[in-house]
Amino acid sequence: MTRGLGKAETGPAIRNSESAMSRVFSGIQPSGVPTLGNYLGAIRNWVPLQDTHEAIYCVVDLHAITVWQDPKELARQTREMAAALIASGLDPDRCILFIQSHVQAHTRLAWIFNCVARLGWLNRMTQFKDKAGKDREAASSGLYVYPNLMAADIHTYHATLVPVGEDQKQHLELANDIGEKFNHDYGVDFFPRIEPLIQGVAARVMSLRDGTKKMSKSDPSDQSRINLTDDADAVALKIRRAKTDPEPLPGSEAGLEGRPEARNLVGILAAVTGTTPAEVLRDHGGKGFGAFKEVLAEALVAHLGPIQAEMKRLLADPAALDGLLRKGADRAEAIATPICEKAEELVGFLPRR
Ligand code: AQP
Repeated sequence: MTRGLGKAETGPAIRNSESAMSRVFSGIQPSGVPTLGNYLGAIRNWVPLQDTHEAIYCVVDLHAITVWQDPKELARQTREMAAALIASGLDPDRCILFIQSHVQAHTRLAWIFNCVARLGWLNRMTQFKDKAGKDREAASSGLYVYPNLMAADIHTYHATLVPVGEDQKQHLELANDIGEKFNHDYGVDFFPRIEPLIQGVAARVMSLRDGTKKMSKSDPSDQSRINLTDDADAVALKIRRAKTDPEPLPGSEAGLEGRPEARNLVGILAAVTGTTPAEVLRDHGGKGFGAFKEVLAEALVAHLGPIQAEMKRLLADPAALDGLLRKGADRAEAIATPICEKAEELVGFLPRR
């Protein structure tokens, strides 16, 4: 095996941008308004990593078009998502924040990975099955190879840590399979292993209409989710209408067994108040859902208010926002392109120059 084609030998551009801190990568689709699920399961956990790691975050518009997106809406949602990320605490000076389609290395490496990943691996991906639904024949081929693009997103930065919600764990395992197969096929030690980072008491926030289904920005029912842009009245109404069961809240977590909607609401309150489900139940056990939902709505409004105000401010100046994202893309490109070009060379592509 030809070893030694790892990070240290992939060119000066990589070495210069390499810091002693390990590299974190994560992305989010601009496929709708960011939800409380995206926020608690992902975005919020990205913030502290800016200070402990070299953090690279990306609005993944290439992923979003694996299902139909109205072009005008996609453009609007892409800016809105970027504003939501900054408003939630991502600082373009402390992390690299950009739009996926602005850095070509993602699609170039994804094509190579399309030729590395096996059909059998992709056939096992539950997200494809969920999103394609019953009519799989009508799903886009992009949706099918979505995990290959995700693997390229991460590997083109030699990132080793990926903070995601629990729903993305299977895709990360596939990204490791792809990296390993590439290394094996070309006799190199080029792509490092990736570790998922799944954090927080609300790693998986569930739909307000069905506690067994995850909260999703593309769920056809707006009542199923809290959008980061929902005003106080909308939040209160959605929480009031959230599905529950007739029993009062239990006094301990054991009592949440078989009660997915109750578990979900308790988890959300714990997450936004910085406590644990056990503490929430200690304080609210025995209460009916009417009273509990009022407490929850109030806590959510207090938590989301400052984020919404900052989003509004950022979106009022789209040129400034676009400028920040362009700078982010330049910084991302400086890391991604040399790694992608090295992969192309390993495959046997002739260099352009
Ligand atoms: N309900 C959730 N609970 C916890 N984490 C979640 N994430 C998504 N939904 C929940 C996490 O958010 C990050 C970004 O996800 P994405 O936008 O790239 O894609 P997704 O997982 O498919 O999210 P959605 O909201 O369900 O989008 P659509 O409806 O477009 O498919 C990921 O880290 C994910 O784990």
